[in-house]
Amino acid sequence: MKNFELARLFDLMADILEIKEENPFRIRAYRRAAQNLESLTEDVEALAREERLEEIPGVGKDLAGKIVEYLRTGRIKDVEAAKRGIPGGVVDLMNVPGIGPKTAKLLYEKEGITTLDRLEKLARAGKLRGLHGIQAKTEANILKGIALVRGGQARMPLGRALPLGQELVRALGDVPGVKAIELAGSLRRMKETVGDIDVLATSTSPAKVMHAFTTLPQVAEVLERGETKAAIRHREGIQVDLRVLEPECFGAALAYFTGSKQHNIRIREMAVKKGLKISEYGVFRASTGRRVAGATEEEVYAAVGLPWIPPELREDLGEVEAAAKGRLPDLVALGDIRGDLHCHTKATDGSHTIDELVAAAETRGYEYVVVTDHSLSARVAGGLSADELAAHVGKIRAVQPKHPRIAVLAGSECDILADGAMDYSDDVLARLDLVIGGVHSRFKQPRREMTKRICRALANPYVSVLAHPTGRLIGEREPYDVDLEEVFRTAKQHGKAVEINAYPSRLDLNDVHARRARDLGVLIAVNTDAHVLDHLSTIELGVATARRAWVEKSGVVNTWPAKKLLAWARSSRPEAGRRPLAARGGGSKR
Ligand code: DGT
Ligand code: CA
Ligand code: CA
Repeated sequence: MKNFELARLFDLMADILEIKEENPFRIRAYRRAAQNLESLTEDVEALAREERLEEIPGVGKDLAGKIVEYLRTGRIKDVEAAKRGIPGGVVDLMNVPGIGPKTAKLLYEKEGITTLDRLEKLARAGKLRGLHGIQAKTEANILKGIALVRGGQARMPLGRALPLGQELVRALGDVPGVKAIELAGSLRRMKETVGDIDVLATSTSPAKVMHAFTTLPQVAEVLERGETKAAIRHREGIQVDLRVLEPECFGAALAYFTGSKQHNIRIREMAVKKGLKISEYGVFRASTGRRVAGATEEEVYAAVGLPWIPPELREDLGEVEAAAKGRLPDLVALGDIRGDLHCHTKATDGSHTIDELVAAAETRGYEYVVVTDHSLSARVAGGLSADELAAHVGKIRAVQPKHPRIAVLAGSECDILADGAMDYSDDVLARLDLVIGGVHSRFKQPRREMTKRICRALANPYVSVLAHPTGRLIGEREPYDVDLEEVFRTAKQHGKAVEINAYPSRLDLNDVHARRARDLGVLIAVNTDAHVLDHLSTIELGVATARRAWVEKSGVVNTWPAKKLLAWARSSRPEAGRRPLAARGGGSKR
C-alpha cells in the first residue's frame, strides 16, 4: 500500500509551503489529506483504479490528480518543484521531532543552519538556547530528536541488504537496453552492515533505466532523479543509489564506486606516480588526457600495474601491497564449501526433519552435512538429554541409505558449561562424528572466567569446532568479554577450528577477528547454524566474511573431503587410530 508514502509526501509539501509562508488554506488542505490518507483502511491504489479517490475526505480533484501522478510515475512534480525552492537540509531539520516548519525556517533563514550536523554542533555547544525563544530544555530535546532521526538511518545488516540489492539487480537487468548491471559500494565489498545500496548499470537508453528504477514497486520515495543518476528510499528503509554509465567507463566507475574510499586513494596515488589520472570515468594519461583504460576493472588495475583485487579485500588493509608483490591470497569461494557442519532439526529448535535437512544439503551439492542439535542445558532450545541424543543419532544414521550421494554425519552443538566442562560426558561425545562447542548461557562472566571456560572446551579432545566465538548479535547483543587472542592461541595449539557463523544476525567471528585467527594459522569452519532450510543459503554471507578476512580454501575445514574432515575430528581423540573409519556413503562429487 502506498497510503503512507503519499501521506508523507503531502505532509512534506505542507511543511515546505509553511516555510515559504504560502496560502494557509493550501497548507491545511495538504495536512488534512495526509492525515486522512494515513488513517485510510483501503488501499489508495484500489481507490484510484475505481476512480473513488475523491471519496477520501479532504481530497478534491487537484489532490486526486497528484495521487494518480504519484501512483503512475513515483513522483509529484509540484512537490519536487517546491523542494527545489529550499535547501535540502532544511527538510532534514523538520524530520527532527520537536522541530516544525516554523523553527526550521528560523534556523535556516536567521542562523543559516541547513544541515543536521550543524544543528547538532550548536545544540551540543549550548548555542541554540536563547535563539528565537529556544530554551535549554528544547535544546536537549532537539539533541534527543537528532539521535532518533540518526538511529532511523542506522546501517542495515548485510543479510538483509544483500537480497534487496540482488532483487533490484534482477529487476533492472530485465529493462530493455541494460547491458551490464552490478552492485557496488560496501555491499559489493560484503561489509557486515551497509549504509546504502549502490547500483551501477550501462545502457543504451539511460532514460528507460531511470524511469524503471524510480517506478519499481520497492520504491517508497524518490529522493533524486537526474539523467544518469537517481536515488530512492526503499520500502525497507534503506537508500538505493543508481548510476547509469557509458560502457567504456563501466570498469572505472565500478572500481570507483566499489571503494572503499581508502583503497581508492591508494590506487589513485599509484596512478599519479605513473603519470596517470584515474577517475570514475576512466584512466587517462596526465600529459595528453588520452584514455588508457576504463571498460573493465581488470583493465583499470592493470593500468596501475596491479592484478585485479577481489572487492572483499578493498579496505586498504594490506591488499594493495600484496597485489603489487603478486601475493594476493587465494580466497576461499562459495563453490569450495563441501558441507555444513552446524545445522539444527526439529529434534531441538530447528523447523525441519533430519530427512528434509539432508535432502536440502544434497540439493546444494554438498558432500556431507553434520546434524548438530542442542545439548540438554540449552533448555530454551529444547536441548537433548544423553538418551534422547542416542535416539536422535540412531535416526540420523537411519536416513543415510536414502541419501547415498551425501554423508550424513551425527554431531552436536554441545553447550560449554560455565566452568568450561562440556554438557555431555566424553563417552557420549565419543559416539558423535563431530562436536561443536558453544556458549549459550552466563554471557556476563568476567573476561578471565569466560576465556578460561572457552579454552577448556577447546582442549577437550572431542570438541572440534568453537561455535560463534563471541556471541554477538548485530544491533542486538554485544559480544561477551573474552580474550580472543588467548582463544585463538589455544585453538591453534589443539588444532581446533573456530567458526564463522553465517547466521545473518551473527556473522561471528566477524571479518576483523577472523583475519586475526587466520593470521595466527587457526583453522576456520564456515557454517550456517541453519534452523530453517532457507538458511542453508546464508553460507554466502559466511564465505564473504571469510574472504574479507583473507581466509584461503586450505584453512577452511569444511572445504576438505569428508574423509579428511573426519580424520581431523578424530585426530585429537584418545582412541584416534584405533578405530577404523565407519563405511559411509558420500562419494566425491567435486
Ligand atoms: P556505506 O554506504 O557507508 O556502507 O559505504 P560505501 O563504501 O558504500 O560508501 P558510499 O555509498 O558513500 O560510496 C560508495 C563508494 O564510492 C565508496 O566506497 C567509494 C566511492 N566514494 C564515495 N565518495 C568518495 C570520495 O569522496 N572519494 C573517493 N575516492 N571515493 C569516494
Ligand atoms: Ca554504499
Ligand atoms: Ca552511496
